[in-house]
Amino acid sequence: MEKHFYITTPIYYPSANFHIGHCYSTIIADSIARYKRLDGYDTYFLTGSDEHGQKIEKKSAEAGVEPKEYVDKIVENAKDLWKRLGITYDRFIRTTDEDHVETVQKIFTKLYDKGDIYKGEYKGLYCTPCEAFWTESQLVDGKCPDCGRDVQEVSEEAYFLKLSKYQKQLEEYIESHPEFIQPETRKNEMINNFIKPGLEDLCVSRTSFKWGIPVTFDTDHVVYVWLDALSNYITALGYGQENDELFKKFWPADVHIIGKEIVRFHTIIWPIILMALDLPLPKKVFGHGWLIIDGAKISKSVGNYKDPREYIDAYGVDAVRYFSLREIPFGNDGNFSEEALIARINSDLANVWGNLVNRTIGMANKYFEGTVTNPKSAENIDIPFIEQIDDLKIQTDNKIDELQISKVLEMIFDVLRNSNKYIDDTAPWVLAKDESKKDRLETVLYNLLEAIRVTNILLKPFMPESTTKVEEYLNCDKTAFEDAKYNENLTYKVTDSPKPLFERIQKD
Ligand code: ME8
Repeated sequence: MEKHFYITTPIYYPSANFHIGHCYSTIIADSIARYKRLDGYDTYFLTGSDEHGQKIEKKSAEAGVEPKEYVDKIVENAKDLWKRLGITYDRFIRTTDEDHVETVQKIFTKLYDKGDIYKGEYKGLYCTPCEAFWTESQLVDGKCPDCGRDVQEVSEEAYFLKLSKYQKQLEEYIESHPEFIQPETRKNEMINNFIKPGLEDLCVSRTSFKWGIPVTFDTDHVVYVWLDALSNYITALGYGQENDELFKKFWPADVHIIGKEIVRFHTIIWPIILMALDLPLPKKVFGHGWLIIDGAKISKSVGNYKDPREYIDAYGVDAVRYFSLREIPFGNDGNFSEEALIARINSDLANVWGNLVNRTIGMANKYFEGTVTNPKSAENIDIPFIEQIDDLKIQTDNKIDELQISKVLEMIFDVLRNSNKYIDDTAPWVLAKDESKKDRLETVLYNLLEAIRVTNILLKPFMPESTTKVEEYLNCDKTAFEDAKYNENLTYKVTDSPKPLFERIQKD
């Protein structure tokens, strides 16, 4: 049976100022998508941009251009950044894409015909930067609870989605599917803070601006940007279109990767839209934490950011990927600073991984002219070491399914650390002095090469560039995911001129 996997990132608001925090959802999703692809799953990875709404209309007017022209430029910039980061998406959906616009219009009409969308009047508060409606009681010190900025009173004729009708069904679904909202703490927050107090029907159209998808049967209205944006996860697959093969194959999504501040939209509004459409819900929604600087989320408004390309230029793409994935434990926030990035590069990438590769290949060249086989001169110390190599993939598979990416890297680096310790414990330079220990010396080097080969296979999804280099250095054709276990019968002919994988960085 063919195995399928469908993973998505949020679609980003077009911004000229993408920062390293923005890259986080996309680097995680890309790494999981690469992992699943290499593990034999037919994988679909979706990302894109969320281009409608009042905020973009305002900004483009300030820039003196049409909104579409304004977003076109920014999208090119985003695509360039994703390319630099090695993001392997299958589709970059834009909410201005024709097929998306058409399907959102169909969805709106379908829900209206069904009676789940009805016309009324909206009076309330709106935060334009977040494109979010709020009630008085949800405000914090009279400001938007998400971004802390002022909200505006709006009063206009509008269409509403009957969230209240689905409240019970949603609550039951969340209770009976404990894996649906990850991590657990966010699930409790949604139930206790939002669902239990009672869901109010959601305003899903606006008339006070034009930059949005027009409601086909009432063209003064444009579709509320979150209804438009959330639908991307199914419109991208051809839902409601003549050719809906991808939709049939990949829906429901295996996981939506999103930041914690938009869990509410993905676990209340989105499931209810799907229930109203009689579609199955995504299997998981993972609300990850933020990269923060001095206690504040890295953000455009706070101004505490640099273009991520500056870090890629200075330290390499894999260091940026590794740092983002390793530094934020499952669901928590992680601190970002250039010092922390450098510390990770030095402590893990250069000292542990780079050092191991360098020492092992150096010794293979020095003692065996680069050709190493396995004379099987085993000793007790080899047993736990080989077992750890052999078990690694089962463990990383489990942790990937739990979305514990930082843990996956920690486990792989444990093997790399142990390999360095194995060198110190077996002291190959001492064995080399004794001709009768030649087989033992070769076995030790063989085991080390196996540790490097297996960890390298499993590191591929996270650090595609450096693992390609190591693969070339090892020059061994067992590089597929299914080969990620100890093999006692290989021959290594390693390179005689490895360059350091990562340079140690000295910075004042
Ligand atoms: O929310 N650390 O778009 P967006 C970690 N268009 N993640 C961060 C971050 C940080 N410092 N700053 C931002 C939107 N993010 C909507 C999504 S989906 C149907 C529509 C993450 O451009 C943030 O948590 O404001 C979110 O997941 C993503 O960047 C896009 O944010």
